[in-house]
Amino acid sequence: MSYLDSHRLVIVSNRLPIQIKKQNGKTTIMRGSGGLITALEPVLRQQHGHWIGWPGTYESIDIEDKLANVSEQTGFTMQPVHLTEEEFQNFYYGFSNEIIWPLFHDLQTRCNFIPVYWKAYLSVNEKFAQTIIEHTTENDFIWIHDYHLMNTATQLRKAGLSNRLAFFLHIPFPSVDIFTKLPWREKILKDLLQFELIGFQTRKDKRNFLSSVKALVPEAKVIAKGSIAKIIYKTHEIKVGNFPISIDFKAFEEAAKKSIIVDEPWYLNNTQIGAKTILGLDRLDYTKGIPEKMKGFRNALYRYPELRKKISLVQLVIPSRSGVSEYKELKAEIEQLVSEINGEFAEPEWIPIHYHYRSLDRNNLYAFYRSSEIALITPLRDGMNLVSKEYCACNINKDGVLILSEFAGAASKLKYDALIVNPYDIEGIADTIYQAFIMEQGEVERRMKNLRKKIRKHNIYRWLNSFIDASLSNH
Ligand code: ADQ
Repeated sequence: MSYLDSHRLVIVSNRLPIQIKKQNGKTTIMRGSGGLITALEPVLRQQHGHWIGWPGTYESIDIEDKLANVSEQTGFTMQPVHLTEEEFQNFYYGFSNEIIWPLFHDLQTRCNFIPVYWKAYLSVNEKFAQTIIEHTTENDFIWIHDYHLMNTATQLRKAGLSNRLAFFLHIPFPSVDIFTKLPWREKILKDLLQFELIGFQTRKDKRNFLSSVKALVPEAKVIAKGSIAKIIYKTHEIKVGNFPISIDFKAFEEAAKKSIIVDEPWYLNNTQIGAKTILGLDRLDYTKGIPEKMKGFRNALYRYPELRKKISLVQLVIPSRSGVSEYKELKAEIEQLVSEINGEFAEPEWIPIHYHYRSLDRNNLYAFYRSSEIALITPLRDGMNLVSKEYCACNINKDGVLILSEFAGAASKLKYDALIVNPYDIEGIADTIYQAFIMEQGEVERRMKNLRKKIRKHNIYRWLNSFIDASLSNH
């Protein structure tokens, strides 16, 4: 019998895994998007757990009832944390996304270290803590996720909660030199040290965190032996590990096999006869390296003219944080590049870049994954990057090549069989596109087989179990 058979799993994250849409006075609840949801939804469904988070609306009327109604479909229950618009602005857009997000992705020049944001971060974390206290029992395994909620354990302990508390960071943890720029650096570290287990995506993230603790919290004792490190802070013991997140491999593979996907009358097959497809799929974000990828693609068309009419980039961009001006500027930059490249190279029967800016239907997503000959994934920095794993899981014919940035967490395990690129190296991206294009079928198949084997084995359920085991063990 596993621990979770007798303990309810409670996930806490900034957002519940839903989107609330209002049309003609009617409210509908839809699935949310993003890596955290893709990874955690199957886990919580399997465990019939509970999810606490902001529901995506400032209106609190009836939301509890509406969420209770969708619980039957989701397989888990949900508890909203109500926030005002001002709180959300300063906590989410402010502290989380104008400070922590760029800093932790090594892009410190994009940070706005505004003190009001910090105050909002603390008060919203307190609100989350309050909701957790009201809606959990001592038998629950409470697992808090991501950079929005690093202060919650401090608040929970202050309120006297004694449950075991675990935390997982989905984004990278920066090197000590970068982390030290944060005006609230010691405070954040000490907040994290209130958890019993802290999980990171990669060994490098874990190492960076331990170095920051050593440098900034000298009273903490760091014992970095074995796969799980230990920190003694005051009378408290904290375990620190790396747990590379993954996907429900089988679910993606099965979805890609469905006849609706095979039969999808996909427009590219009709319009692009004979041309190979390079797939790019990213949330709109400056960390994802979308302009760099397009410049690499343009460079490939310049330097390898034999690729013209033989290859097209299908770039799908999922809208994200659309209220923020930086993201609007990024969108404009991408669209400018699409139009320049298409203007320069397009011919009557061939368009170099097919660009979509919208949230994609799941069946369409599987069809793109399954039928694209190359996936081009070039984040400047990424905690893991699930798109790279989903592409391989859906590539059931083993005829696809994965090109992956060396700065994605996923590269640490997939680097042996993916083609690895430095996203800042435009000519390097171009050369790698060419290498993928001319790769012998036997090599394509061998590499994809290995990638699929690795992801099948290191799937999301293994990730869950290794995290829970680490939390319970007495290393
Ligand atoms: P993200 O930055 O969101 O995740 P990523 O891991 O690539 O990045 O996940 C994107 C997810 O969105 C994929 O699972 C994809 O299937 C999903 N998606 C795409 N289009 C969709 C649509 N139309 N509707 C719904 N979902 C859609 C963050 C970190 C990553 C880390 C993950 C998980 O930034 O580095 O891998 O969390 O820890």
